[in-house]
Amino acid sequence: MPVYDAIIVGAGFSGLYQLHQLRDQLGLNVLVIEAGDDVGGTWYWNRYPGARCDSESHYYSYSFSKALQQEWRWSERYPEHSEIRRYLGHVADRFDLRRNIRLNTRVTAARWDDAGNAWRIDTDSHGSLTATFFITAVGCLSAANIPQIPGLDAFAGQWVHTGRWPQAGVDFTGKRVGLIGTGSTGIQAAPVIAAQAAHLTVFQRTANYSIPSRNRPLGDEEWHAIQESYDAIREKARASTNGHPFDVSETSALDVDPEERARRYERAWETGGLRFRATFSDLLKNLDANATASDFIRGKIAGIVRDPVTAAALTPLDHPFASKRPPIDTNYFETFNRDNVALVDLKAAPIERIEAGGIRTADRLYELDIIVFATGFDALTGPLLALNISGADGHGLRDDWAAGPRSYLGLQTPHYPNMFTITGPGSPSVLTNMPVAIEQHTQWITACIAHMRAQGLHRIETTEAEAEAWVAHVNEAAHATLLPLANSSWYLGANVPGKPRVFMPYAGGMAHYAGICDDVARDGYRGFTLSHAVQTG
Ligand code: NA7
Repeated sequence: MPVYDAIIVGAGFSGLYQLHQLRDQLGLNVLVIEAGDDVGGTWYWNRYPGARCDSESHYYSYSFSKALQQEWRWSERYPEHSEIRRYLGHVADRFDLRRNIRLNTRVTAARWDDAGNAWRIDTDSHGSLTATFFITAVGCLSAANIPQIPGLDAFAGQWVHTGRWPQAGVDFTGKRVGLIGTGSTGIQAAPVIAAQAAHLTVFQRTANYSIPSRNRPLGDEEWHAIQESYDAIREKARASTNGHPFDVSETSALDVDPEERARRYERAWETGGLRFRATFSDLLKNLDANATASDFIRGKIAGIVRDPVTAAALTPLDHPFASKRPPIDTNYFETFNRDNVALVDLKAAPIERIEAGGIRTADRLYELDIIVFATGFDALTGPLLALNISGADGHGLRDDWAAGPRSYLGLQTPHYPNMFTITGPGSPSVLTNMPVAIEQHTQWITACIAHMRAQGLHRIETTEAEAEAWVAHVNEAAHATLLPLANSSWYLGANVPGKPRVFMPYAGGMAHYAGICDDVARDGYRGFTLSHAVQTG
C-alpha cells in the first residue's frame, strides 16, 4: 500500500493550492516535497534586484477564497518578489498547509511501479516515499539556464544567476558589474543594479521590446474599487485568452488611420503594462498590424536613448513585438543615458570566454567584479526532466520527450499513469497570468481524483494517439499566431543549445482550453483510460 494518496512536488502557487484541495476537500493523505527552505516556488528563487511580477498584483493571486481575497492588501500595482513570498507564506499559514510540506528536500527520481499501482519518489534527504498519485507542481521557469561559456571557473569575482539569487543578496556598491541577458529579468534588473553599482555593462545578444510598467503604489480608493468588483475581475480573467482581466480591442490596427493609431498607442504606452498588446485585435496574428506596434516602440527607444549608436543597438529588428514574451520595465531604456552604464552588442562582437578579470568578447576584455547571468531558464520541460521520471514498460521521460514534450492537454503523458502535471508543456501556462492557469489545472485534477475515488478507480492514463493529436493541435494553435516567428524564444526551446525546437505552451487561449478540459471531464474523461487495477499488454 502506498504511504501517501498523493505526492506533490513544489510549494509555489500550484503546489500549495493542490495540497489544500486534495487534503481539505477530498480528505487525502498528501505530502508536498520542496527543495527550498520555505514556500514560494518561483518567487523563492527569483530575488534579484527589481524582481517583480508583470501581472498586476490584485489578479496575480488566488481567487478560490473570497476571505483571503478580501483580507490581503497588495501595496503596488505590480507585486515585488518579497511581497509575493509574504502572500504565499500567509496562504500556507492561513490554510495550515505547512504541516504537510517537507522543505529542504529534493526529488532525485520518480518511478512508476506497475505491480504496486504506485509512484516511488526518491529524495535526497528523506529516502523513498510512495504515493498513488504523483503531481508535479514544479513551475515553468525554475531550471536556470547557465550558458556554458569557457573560463567561468577561472573568474576571480563573484557570479550569480538571477533565478538562484542568494538569500543574503548581492552588494553591488562600488563594483563593476556585467549583466548578461536582456529578457524580462535583465530588463528589470539593469536599472536597479545601475543605481547601486560603480559601473554596469549590459551584454545584449538580442535587442528586446519593452513597455513601461508604470508601477505605482495602490491607493485606498483604487484598492476599495478593486475589492468591490473582485468577482467581476475574476470572471473576466477566466473568460479571457491570457488570464488577464482586461479587454482586447476589437479593432484591427490596420482599420484606423495613422493619427488615430498613434493616439491609441500613446495612450497604451502611458497606461503601461502587458495590456499594450491589447491595443488592437490583431497584433499577435497579423504581421502588418504587428509592424505598426513594433515601429511605435522602436520610435520610443529612439526618443528615449540619447546616444544614437546605443539606441540603434537597442532597437529590436529581428522579431515582431510580443512574439517573445514582452518585458515590462521601470526606466530600462532610460538607464542607458546614465554615465555609469554601457551596452555591449554581442551580435557585433560575441563573448569568447570569461577570464579571471572579466568577460572577453571578440573585441576586448571588459573588466568586472560581478557577473550576473540573466540568461533565463530551460523552460517548461527542464524542471520536469530534472525529476528523472520513469514510467510504465521501461519508459523514461527524457527519452520520450527527446524530440519535444508529448502530452494530452498538458496534463498527462502516455506511459506515466497517475502522474499529473500542473501548467506543463501543452497547456496555456506561460502564455497566461499564471494563477488563472494554476487554479484551472489544480481544480480539474482534484475533480478527476474525486471522480476516481467515487467510482473505486485507482489508475488513470492516456494514450499515444491522444498525445499525438494534442501535440498536433498545440502546434496548429501556435501557428495561428505570430508567436513561432521569434527565433530565439524560450517558448520554442530555442534559448537552450541542443533543445528540440517545438512550440511548447498551448496558444489556443485560456478560456478555450478550460472549455476543452471541462468537455473531456463531462464526457467521462475522454481520452483517458480509468481502471481499477494494473492494465497488462
Ligand atoms: P529570457 O527571456 O529567456 O532571456 C534571457 C536573456 O539571456 C536573453 O536576452 C538571451 O538572449 C540571453 N542569453 C541567453 N543565453 C545567452 C548567452 N549564452 N549569451 C548571451 N546572452 C544570452 O529569460 P528571463 O529570465 O529574462 O525571462 C524569463 C521569463 O520570466 C519571462 O519571459 C517572464 O515570463 C518571466 P537571446 O534573446 O536568447 O538572444
